[in-house]
Amino acid sequence: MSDMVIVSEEVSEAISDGAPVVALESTIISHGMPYPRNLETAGEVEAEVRRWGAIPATIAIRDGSYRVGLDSKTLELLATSDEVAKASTRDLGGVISSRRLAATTVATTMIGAHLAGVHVFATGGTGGVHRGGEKSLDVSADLVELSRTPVAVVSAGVKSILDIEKTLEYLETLGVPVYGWKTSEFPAFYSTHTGLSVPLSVHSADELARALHAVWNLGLRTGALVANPIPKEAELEHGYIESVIQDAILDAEREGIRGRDLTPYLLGAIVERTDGKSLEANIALVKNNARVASEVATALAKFSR
Ligand code: PSU
Ligand code: MN
Repeated sequence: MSDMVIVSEEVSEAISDGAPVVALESTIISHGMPYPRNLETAGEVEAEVRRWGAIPATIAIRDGSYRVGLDSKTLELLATSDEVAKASTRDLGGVISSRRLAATTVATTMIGAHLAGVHVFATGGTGGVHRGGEKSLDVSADLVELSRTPVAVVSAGVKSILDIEKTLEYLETLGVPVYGWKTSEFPAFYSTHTGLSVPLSVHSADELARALHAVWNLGLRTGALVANPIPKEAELEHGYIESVIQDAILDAEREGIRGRDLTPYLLGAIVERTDGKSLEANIALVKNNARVASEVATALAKFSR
């Protein structure tokens, strides 16, 4: 396995010392944000993880291997090249055997983290059941991976480009625990409000670490979704962002955008239609997730000793 998963020296030392490590994804860099904010954000999020006492491990696929912990050259390539593949679970065979540079989604970042021995992962939002998913069957592989890879994913909920209620139903079906971080309401990425309640709220990193540990001690390989609301001061008004999202979805339908291209298309259209306001909100919430993930990784590390 060693040549399939190359872990940077810093990350590998932290893992063998039992120090807290936080995995970070790369699809958000290559396909989720425009240059140069994507590259700046990648650096700022890593710095935020360090500030809270953990080691960042950004994950991608390069030259036929998973890379866990990226150098600045690879980060820059991921941020600037338009030849970066978006690799979800079903794409792994192809991108590894063809040695393509590929950004990892939440699903494949979870796999890379787990292979390296990292248990906590911070992102912006995860994939889910798309609106109309009951007909199109467009359901992100992120949800399936959450059910079979033991990594806790800290996100700001899911955007309402998805059907949030169906996403929660599907997670329940798959047996994926959803924890509200200091909230009883499941958040909607750009705003804290959905009116949907979380199955369980947790109020401290220790409490969450105990719950994660309990499931993994039973021998289950289930991951977890930790829903951390966007900070109040960065939140966008619910009605405003909702109408932007609906327009973006109509554009996608008109242009016939489907499948793996749909999420990146919608993310780009929303940034454009909000004059970058959604981008700033996105950056604020990712950093906030990096902080919570660092706290959780620290609590888990204490717990495992
Ligand atoms: N949602 C966001 N920002 C993102 C993504 C989702 O708010 O950057 C990315 C993540 O990498 C996620 C992927 O894993 O999109 C989901 O894509 P799909 O819906 O094609 O599974
Ligand atoms: Mn899809």
